[in-house]
Amino acid sequence: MHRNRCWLLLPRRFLHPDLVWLGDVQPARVRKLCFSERPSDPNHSDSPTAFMITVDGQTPAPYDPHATQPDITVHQGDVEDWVIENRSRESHAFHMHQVHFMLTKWQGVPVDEPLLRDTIDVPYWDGKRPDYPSVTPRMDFRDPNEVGTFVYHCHLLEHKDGGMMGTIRVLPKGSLPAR
Ligand SMILES: [Cu+2]
Repeated sequence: MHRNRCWLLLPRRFLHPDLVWLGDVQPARVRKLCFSERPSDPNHSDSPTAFMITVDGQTPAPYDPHATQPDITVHQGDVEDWVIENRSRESHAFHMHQVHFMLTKWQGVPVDEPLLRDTIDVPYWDGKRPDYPSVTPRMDFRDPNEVGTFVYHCHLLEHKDGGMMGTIRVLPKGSLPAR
């Protein structure tokens, strides 16, 4: 079901011993993110492809290296479920820096994996089915050393370089509300 590449798979025993196993934590919130693609010039279908990963509700756009605000803000100490959809006709691989996650659902079906990941494949959309292919990782922001701004992106370098990347800021616990 999931191909193992050179990315990180951590057995459950590597989770910090003071932390409750992610599968037993109630997430603070659920977010949806979407992979999508379009011609970079809307008037020319043969123009280079723009690759995008977007928080649902925001306007899809390739990564802007000059953006001053992160795409997502969370608090250290929280755990969140992210539903990641693929609305494009090719596969992508969601990859997160710094933070590890546990896969809780594959295509909406619960899974019980005793390990942590930093990357997960998201199958392509066939252009027909009414719902988009999706995965649901449970993101772990509890590590007190993981405060700061990090990136997430498609693990396929051509896609990442084409704009399929976003930023997340992990704020110290108790600071202003996340959005
Ligand atoms: Cu990709």
